[in-house]
Amino acid sequence: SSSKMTVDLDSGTGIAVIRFHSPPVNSLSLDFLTEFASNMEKLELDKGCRGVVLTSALPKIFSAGLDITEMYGKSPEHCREFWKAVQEMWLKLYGSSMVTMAAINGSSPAGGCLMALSCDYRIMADNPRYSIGLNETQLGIVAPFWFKETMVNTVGHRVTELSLQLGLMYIAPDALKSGLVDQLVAEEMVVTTAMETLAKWFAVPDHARQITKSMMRKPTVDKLLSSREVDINNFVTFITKDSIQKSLKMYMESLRKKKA
Ligand code: CO8
Repeated sequence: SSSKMTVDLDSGTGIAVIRFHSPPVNSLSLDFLTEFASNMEKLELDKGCRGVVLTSALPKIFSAGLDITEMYGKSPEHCREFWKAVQEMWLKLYGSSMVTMAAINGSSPAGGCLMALSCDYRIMADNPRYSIGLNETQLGIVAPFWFKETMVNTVGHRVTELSLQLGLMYIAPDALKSGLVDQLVAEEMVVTTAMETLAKWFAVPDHARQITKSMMRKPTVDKLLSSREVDINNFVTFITKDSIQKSLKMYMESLRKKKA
């Protein structure tokens, strides 16, 4: 399968920019997730890379989240493999010792929001047509504990509870107010602002920042590491239920109808 993203590492600045390019909506397919984890692993091992910017090469969309077609009508074995790749993506990103910035230049529902929340800092295009949030309940599915904790660790318990129960999507100005993103800038400035912000983060001694980051995030990471199999089993049992498959089907049809 062809590449779903480009990686540009500038050895002068120590910044890598990963640009998602998986039309039409940068959905997180098994191929996408595998390629992403592999890129993160390479950059993590590269002494010349200190920071990563995640952004989209497609107009209007950062990422549509998990690829629903990987969860609909698939065998339990496929669902296992897919979920393991989702876990791997998150472990590599949330646990990265590099400084990570989400340059959110489009909508970012569900798994797309998780990716952004897993970075150290979020800069979003100041465009009220773009929204971000963990909307899982709207699809009749449930965000797992590590999605939930990633959000709690960013915006606190109350905002997370409201957002998750209602499956709220926040338009850019509201995402800023709720703390889901840290900064709004003009669309064409999103990536350059992320790079400028990285330069500021680089001024902090790496070892001190890395230990601090780990102190903040390790409890959540360790919780998944010690329960990966249980988490996979939970996902497979849940997603392969007839009622859940029916919900996913209805949701996919509603996406199509919206267009017709
Ligand atoms: N997966 C697969 N295909 C998708 C997805 C997706 N997540 N999102 C959109 N598509 C498809 C559409 O069906 C459409 O296909 P087609 O052209 O064949 O009809 C095509 O991509 C283009 O979509 P739109 O016409 O809707 O494009 P727009 O530019 O109008 O809108 C959006 C883009 C805003 C991204 C919109 O497509 C959207 O809202 N998509 C749904 C996003 C979503 O709800 N994702 C949730 C996925 S679930 C998840 O990430 C976490 C699950 C946690 C696990 C739960 C444990 C049980």
